[in-house]
Amino acid sequence: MARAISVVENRQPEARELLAALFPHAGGALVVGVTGPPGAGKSSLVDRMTARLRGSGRTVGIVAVDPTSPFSGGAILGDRIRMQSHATDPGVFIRSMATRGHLGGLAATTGQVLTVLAASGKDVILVETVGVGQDEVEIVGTADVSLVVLVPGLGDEVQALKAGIMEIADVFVVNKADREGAERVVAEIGSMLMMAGEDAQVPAIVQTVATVDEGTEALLSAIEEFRRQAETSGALARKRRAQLRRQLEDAVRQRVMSHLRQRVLSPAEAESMVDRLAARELDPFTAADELVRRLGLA
Ligand SMILES: Nc1nc2c(ncn2[C@@H]2O[C@H](COP(=O)(O)OP(=O)(O)OP(=O)(O)O)[C@@H](O)[C@H]2O)c(=O)[nH]1
Ligand SMILES: [Mg+2]
Repeated sequence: MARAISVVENRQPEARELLAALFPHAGGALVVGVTGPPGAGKSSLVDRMTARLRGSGRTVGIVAVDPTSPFSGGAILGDRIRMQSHATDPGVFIRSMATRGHLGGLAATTGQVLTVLAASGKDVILVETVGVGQDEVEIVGTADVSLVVLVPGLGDEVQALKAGIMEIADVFVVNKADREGAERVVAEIGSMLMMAGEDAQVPAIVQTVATVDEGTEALLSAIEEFRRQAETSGALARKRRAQLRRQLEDAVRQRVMSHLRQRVLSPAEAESMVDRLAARELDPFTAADELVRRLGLA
């Protein structure tokens, strides 16, 4: 498993064949995205949920995406330590993915790693990511169910509401409910949801204390209830179709770009083209037209 994921992550040549072989077997897992501000308790919650899922006989894959800079590698270590209790359980597979500043294409690679995990037969895959930027939103957007974890007392609840991650929440988790102000965060989310209108499925709000395993069962029930409703309404199928459409477009983009680089546009020519763009002698749209023509596509 670890080697297969490395092949995919490093975009090795055999990745394509591997993914093609695994794809037919990758449709069975429930992918749960877990996002929220740094230190909200995402890893602790993942750990608690994993324990319960294992208790009910379900196998679990865990992907922790760390979007931090190369200078703060602490989060990965933290994730590993907090999830150590599952490290020797063959029913759990844990993988950390560091973006190390290379955000571009992260979502695509994460999707491929999910394919490997799902094909291995994991029932549930938990994807943890810090909700700070567009890439993270995109990753969580590829999940079947997205949890947004908030905590009282940070004073950034409202900021998070604005950051765009609120729209992707299927279930809100107010963790660290042992701290003062949890009720207020719940109320804030509630009033925000009232403004959002009633056309979509209304997200549940669950309070948890991950450190003492409080609310974990309620959280898993909320996830299950969302899945059940989304399955009935067809929303889950639509979500998965949108995700497959994006995967297809990513794959086409990659193939066309690699074809372009290998057959049509040498690095030297690409550079001189960029020179002309910089000098404003050429525009990117006309240049793209020309390259598409040379690829034989127009
Ligand atoms: N009081 C309290 N502390 C908690 C709770 N859940 C987690 N913590 C603590 O909060 C700290 C951060 O927890 P993590 O689970 O590492 O949080 P995280 O969101 O995964 O952090 P990053 O991955 O670094 O963004 C740890 O010291 C936890 O013990 C909770 O419910 N109550
Ligand atoms: Mg974490």
